[in-house]
Amino acid sequence: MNRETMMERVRAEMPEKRWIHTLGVMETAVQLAERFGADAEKAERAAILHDVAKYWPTSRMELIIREKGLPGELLLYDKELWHAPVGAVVAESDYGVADIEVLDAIRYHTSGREQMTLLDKVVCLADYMEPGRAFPGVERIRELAEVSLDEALLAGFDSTIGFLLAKGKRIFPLTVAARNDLILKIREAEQWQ
Ligand code: DGI
Ligand code: FE
Ligand code: FE
Repeated sequence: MNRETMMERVRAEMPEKRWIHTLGVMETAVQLAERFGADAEKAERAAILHDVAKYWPTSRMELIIREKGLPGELLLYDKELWHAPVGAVVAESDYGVADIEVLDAIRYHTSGREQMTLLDKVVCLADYMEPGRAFPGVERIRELAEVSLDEALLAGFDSTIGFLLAKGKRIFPLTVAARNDLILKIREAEQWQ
């Protein structure tokens, strides 16, 4: 599917404010891809589709989780997590995306995962820091992103985990794994300096 058709179809799936967020994630993902050496076209494609299922009714997402063999564990955690793996299924089936790197960047854009790929990181970080985002700490994430993809993303996960802790919510294991892994990678990189 060409870029324009894809954009029009995704736009129709969401309110205008979420579409504006999507445009911000596209722009930021391309910038970050160029800065850190990821594939900018793949980053943009993943960004277009990353929140495609965000406004689907939970019953529709739950059906996809059950029928497409997505991890059933998701159903025991915050529903906010569901649109990412569901979005990857929709990107493949309804938008003809076959590239596993793009699909995984969509799938893990909320939770993160251990051993995140460069593309996973770029899309996840772009989602945190696109120009429309305004939450405590976002400026620091943008500053860190000038120099370190891993440090900026770690600050993003720290912010989300802090938010979840403050609300007394459960934390999805992949988010903890993603954060632990980033800390290890950052420490290893420091040892070589
Ligand atoms: O879809 P967006 O709003 O653009 O951003 P997102 O896909 O990163 O969704 C973030 C929401 O998911 C945020 O409000 C926190 C919520 N959430 C709930 N449980 C978890 C979680 N996020 C992560 N990373 N890990 C969780 O366990
Ligand atoms: Fe999202
Ligand atoms: Fe998003």
